[in-house]
Amino acid sequence: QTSPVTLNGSTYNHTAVNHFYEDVLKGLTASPKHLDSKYFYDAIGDQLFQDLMNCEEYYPTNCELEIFSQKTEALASAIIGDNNDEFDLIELGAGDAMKSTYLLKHLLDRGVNFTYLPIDISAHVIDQLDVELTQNLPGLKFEGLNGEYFNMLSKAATLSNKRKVVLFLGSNIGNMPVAEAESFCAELRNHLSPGDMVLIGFDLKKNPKTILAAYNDKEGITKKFNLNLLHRINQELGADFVIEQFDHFPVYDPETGACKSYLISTADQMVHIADHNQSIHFQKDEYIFMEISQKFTVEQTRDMAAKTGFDVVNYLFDDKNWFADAIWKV
Ligand code: AVI
Repeated sequence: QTSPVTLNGSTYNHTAVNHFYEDVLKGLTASPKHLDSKYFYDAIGDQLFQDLMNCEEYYPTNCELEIFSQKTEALASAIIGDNNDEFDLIELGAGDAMKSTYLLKHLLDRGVNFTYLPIDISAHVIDQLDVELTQNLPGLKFEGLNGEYFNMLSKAATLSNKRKVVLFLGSNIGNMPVAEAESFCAELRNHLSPGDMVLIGFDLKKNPKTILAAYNDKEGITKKFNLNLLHRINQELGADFVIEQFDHFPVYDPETGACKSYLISTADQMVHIADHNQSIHFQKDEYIFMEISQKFTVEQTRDMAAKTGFDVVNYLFDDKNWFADAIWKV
């Protein structure tokens, strides 16, 4: 999920070029202080996210995996056109494509004519997929696209004029504030044409304790995942964050569906960013806003579709109804 990038590989870099230092400085000199969660995903962050996905409390990955592995036929039927037309299956932030591989295999077994075009900001991820998928899925037509989402979507449009089906899985959309998620969908819509589809994974509102536990696991992996960004700033920008003097504080608001993570400064302290000759003051108990993981009602996601120019085709859920894969059409 490169700088941001791969999680299970999935990718969390929905924005443009990374200006790591500029973004860090801007965030830490703002009031209130904030950092961008897209920077969580360096090599250590990728590994921590892998660990998170395997931990007991973090449910979203398993829920969506259940949909892709158990409801593959329904997923496939929703995206296959009425006239069995050939299409391009594009995945934003493909990562290791673990979930989508179920769909790819099913489509191939069904003799469906399609090309898989994973987009990822990490060239390594694309190369890896090329090797693995062409080996494990004989007959798969594969065109890897290394770059940013919307640049690569534009490129995909120049490669073929076939119908497009765009996957955006893993509730990555939840890592944007709702207004930003809406502009993301609107921009996605602008890159598509009538008949094209998107399949978006949304984590749903559920028992607040279940949600909070997923972002406050007992082993402390989420804590490490957040603190790793301070490590990264130390490593890459020559800063001197004393990591032990920051505490992880996740909150979930059942009213808004916003799950937010903060790091709290446990001391009055100065942090220096040596490479750029900058000093930043933290008051005791001052917070840094780190990440939003928005949870939705199905109704909210339907409104989002309508507002951003999509028609709802179908929704698929895991058995607990904790997660939804929405299939929308232009
Ligand atoms: C990648 N993204 C959907 C994860 C989430 O659930 O918001 C990132 C994450 N943050 C803490 N745990 C997992």
